[in-house]
Amino acid sequence: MSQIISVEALRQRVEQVFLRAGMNAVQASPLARVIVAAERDGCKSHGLYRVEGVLRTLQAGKVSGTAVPVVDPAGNGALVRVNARGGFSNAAFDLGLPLLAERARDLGLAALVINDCTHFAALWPEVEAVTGHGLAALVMCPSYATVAPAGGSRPLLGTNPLAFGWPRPGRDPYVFDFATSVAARGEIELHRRAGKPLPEGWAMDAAGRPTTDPDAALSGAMMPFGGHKGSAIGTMIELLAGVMIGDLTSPEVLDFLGTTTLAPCHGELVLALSPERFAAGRAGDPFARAEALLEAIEGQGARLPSQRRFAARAKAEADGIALSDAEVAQLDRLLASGPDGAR
Ligand code: NDP
Ligand code: PYC
Repeated sequence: MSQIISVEALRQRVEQVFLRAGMNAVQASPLARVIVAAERDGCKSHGLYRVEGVLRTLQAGKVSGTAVPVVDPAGNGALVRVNARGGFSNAAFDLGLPLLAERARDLGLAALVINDCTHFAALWPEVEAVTGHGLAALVMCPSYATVAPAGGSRPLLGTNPLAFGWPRPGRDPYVFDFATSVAARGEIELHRRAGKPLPEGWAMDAAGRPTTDPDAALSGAMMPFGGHKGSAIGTMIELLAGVMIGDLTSPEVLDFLGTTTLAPCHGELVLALSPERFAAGRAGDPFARAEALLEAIEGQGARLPSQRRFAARAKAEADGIALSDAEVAQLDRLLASGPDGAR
């Protein structure tokens, strides 16, 4: 059984759950938008099931639902710094984006540093927001220690997502966005809930043995994607979006939270680059040259990353989103109970 609901109606319903839980509109509105965007685009690992995690984290007092982010005056030049003041990253990103875009257009390159935020969402909504300004984007953040470095056997790195976007005038941008672990941790949780074994090669149990049991994986360690390559990229993210920006690394986040059942708090790094400024004075229009490359990829029958997602979006915008009875019941329950009812 399922219920069909429009994207906008679902966004309003999720926002109501957050407002009812005591969050202010500054926090509730962007948070509802990104969670419903994930559900709309068929990214279940960061969709509706995260609503309960938000309420759990509020209930545990590990995030502020009423924070109002501020632009930190210490940021200047190419560096825009926003302090989320213990709230969710999404409101802080919305505050910093116009400044980031303005500086990237002026200087060719600018960075938005978000400090003291809780971040559990997919990164592509932020990447798409930057490409919407005609800029390329590179976004990254740590999470909490759940991934063993290549050659190791204990959780240390986070699932540390990395996302990139390139603006394509008149078309959807080129976007990739992935965990630097074999899969997002949210996928393991979804396998656990569905009672399904994991694919081989995703995780080790607490004794460091390969496992396909989601429970054993959740109390063991996940594997980096691509062996030493994913391990190195995950480490780079700890360094750039943790150490360098003066915020928590994934092991420090886990020490602070003491659990992976709450949403992680740390920082985030968003780089915006102007293709026109970088290519100025050189032969060829960067956007036209990019099209030639992307069309050649598709010309071989390969699909571009995010094509599945954009197709899912178009379908959801036209036909609505199908929610299972369990998903409807969960939203109803959380709307009635507020954070006290979060499991
Ligand atoms: P996936 O492996 O599902 O997808 C990764 C990317 O690869 C997507 O852009 C996807 O596009 C693309 N892709 C997948 N298959 C193909 C293919 N055959 N050809 C070309 N491109 C392809 O992502 P993950 O499970 O690693 O991550 C899911 C989400 O989890 C991300 O949005 C990430 O930001 C989020 N996350 C957030 C964390 C946090 O701390 N905030 C931590 C970890 C993950 P498409 O979507 O169109 O399939
Ligand atoms: O899915 O790996 C994940 C994740 C960690 C924090 C938020 N999402």
